Amino acid sequence: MKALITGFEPYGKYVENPSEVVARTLPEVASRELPGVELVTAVLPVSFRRAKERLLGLLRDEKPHIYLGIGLRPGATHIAIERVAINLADARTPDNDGEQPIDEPIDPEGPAAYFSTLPVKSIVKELRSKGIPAALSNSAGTFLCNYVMYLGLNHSFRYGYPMKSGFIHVPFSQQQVNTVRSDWAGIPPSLTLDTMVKAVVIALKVTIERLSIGDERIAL
Ligand code: PCA
Repeated sequence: MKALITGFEPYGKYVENPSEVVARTLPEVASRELPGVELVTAVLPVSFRRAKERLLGLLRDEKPHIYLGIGLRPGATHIAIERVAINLADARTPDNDGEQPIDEPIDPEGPAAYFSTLPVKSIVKELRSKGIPAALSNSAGTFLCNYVMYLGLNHSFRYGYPMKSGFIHVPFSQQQVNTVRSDWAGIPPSLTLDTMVKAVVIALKVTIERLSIGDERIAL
């Protein structure tokens, strides 16, 4: 069983991206917590052009069974398990290369949207049962996070790769939260990096357990 996990580099006014730290920390924790899982991690550039190149290259070369993207959602209060990726790049701010697509389809021939193929509700339920604040989210936005989620799902649906794929948004980390205080009226919500890593490990565990079960009708 092979899983690809990506985080993102810092972008815009955020000098640190907790998703990058999570991607870098995960292999050590996963070697203990997820025995038998071959983990590939990468930190994607916050660039529409380069993130696509890098991600599609990784998906082609590594052929993972699971692809889980992680990104920062500034101001989030919890771990957000994304349910939908839409075929739209509409950037409110330029990416790290200065590119700012407006109203552009990600794949002009692709469907309007994909649902995550991860067991999203089971993941939320399990995270909550472990005391981690988590909720389903029905929009990953229209910037890089939605973009890589769509690209991952498009890769498996359009090109037939048998891969489960989805995305998780994390809030600011407690470790960085004082550096972003000035943007908010008070101190913005945050979680510790440890909690985020734990959440990703749980998401992977639940996905692996559910791969052969496929029971997703859970009321939250
Ligand atoms: N968050 C942004 C892009 C990179 C990141 O970590 C987003 O939510 O699209």
